[in-house]
Amino acid sequence: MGATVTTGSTSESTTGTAASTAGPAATDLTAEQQAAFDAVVADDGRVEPRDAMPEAYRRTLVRQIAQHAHSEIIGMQPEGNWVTRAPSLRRKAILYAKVQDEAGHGLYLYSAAETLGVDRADLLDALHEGRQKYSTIFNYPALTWADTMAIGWLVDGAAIMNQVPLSRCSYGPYARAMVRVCKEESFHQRQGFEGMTALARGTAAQKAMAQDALDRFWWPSLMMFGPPDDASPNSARSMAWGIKRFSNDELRQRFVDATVPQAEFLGLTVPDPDLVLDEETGHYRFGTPDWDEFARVVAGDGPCNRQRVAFRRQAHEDGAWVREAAAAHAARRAGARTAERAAVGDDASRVA
Ligand code: BYC
Repeated sequence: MGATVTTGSTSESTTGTAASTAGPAATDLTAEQQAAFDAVVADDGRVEPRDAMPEAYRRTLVRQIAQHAHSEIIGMQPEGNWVTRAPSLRRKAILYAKVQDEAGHGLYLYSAAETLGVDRADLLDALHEGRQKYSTIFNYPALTWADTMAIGWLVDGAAIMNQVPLSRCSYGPYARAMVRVCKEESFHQRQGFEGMTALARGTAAQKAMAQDALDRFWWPSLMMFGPPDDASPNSARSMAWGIKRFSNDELRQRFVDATVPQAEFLGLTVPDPDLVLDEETGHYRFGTPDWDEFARVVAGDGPCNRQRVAFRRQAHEDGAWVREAAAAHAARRAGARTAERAAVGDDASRVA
């Protein structure tokens, strides 16, 4: 029997091999198991793959970790698009490394999802068929080199704000994956900010390009944190389970508070007429993101949704021979190991 891949309002059964061998059964917990699970969560401990966990907890994690993994690999596209057009060899080498890091993040995350009894091939099918989401931010185009730097500064900056708390998530494999991801995201954010600094201190045309990138990426970056708390159906439960440690609005506020001074340092203007520092609280008050636009992009109607998924599907098809070769190699090695073990067994019986 396959495990279940949740897609929010709908769910599909998967038939992956990992599904039949890993993770707890899709049944309600006994009172004893539930008490053990509750105690781990209450003690701020870590739930591990072999521990009994409520089915809804497992599904929530599969949904979030899969979306997160998909975001990492789809997120390679806007920036990958600029590797061949980077303005110098140094910039190109850095960007190349960053885009490769994103692929690595996808791999850690698909592995973390597999510990919950799903198969990454099924998750990729769900992405390619539009049954699972990825972050809205990657449906906006990187039109200029400054956009690539703004993605590093703002998008990776937002990602760190969201993901550092996830390294304390109650599910062990997800939390551990986040530790390394955050270290790398931190480097990504720094390279984006350094690149924006070079543009902001450059010619008038370069500074204008930096401002234009900020104008277009500011609001979509705020949307990365998800809908407002009063319209976030998953937050309360995910926070009670220790998956999310802060609400969407709390993290959005932290991001604004951290990023506005950086924009000021760059001499750039945040495109929000309502932005003002509240001297009493020390927090910035800011305008409302266009949540209708967010809903449209989530629903598949962003500027690049179709292009991103079509490109991903093509890349997946083009990579089929690599997966086949890797599987054949793994099968041959497994065969060799079996033969070796059999030979050792023969020798042992002759000695006996
Ligand atoms: N885009 O109840 P809510 C990166 C969906 S990649 C699309 O608040 P939740 C990088 C949400 O899924 C970093 N959909 O949900 C890579 C839910 O729909 P379903 C990506 C969104 O899960 C390459 C519905 O709206 N980071 O850094 O409690 C290059 C209601 O929302 C979005 C992660 O994935 C969105 N922005 O909270 C550069 C972080 N927001 O599933 C950089 C991990 C919400 O019920 N994920 N939705 O149908 C999370 O922390 C949480 O899932 C979220 C949403 C805060 C995003």
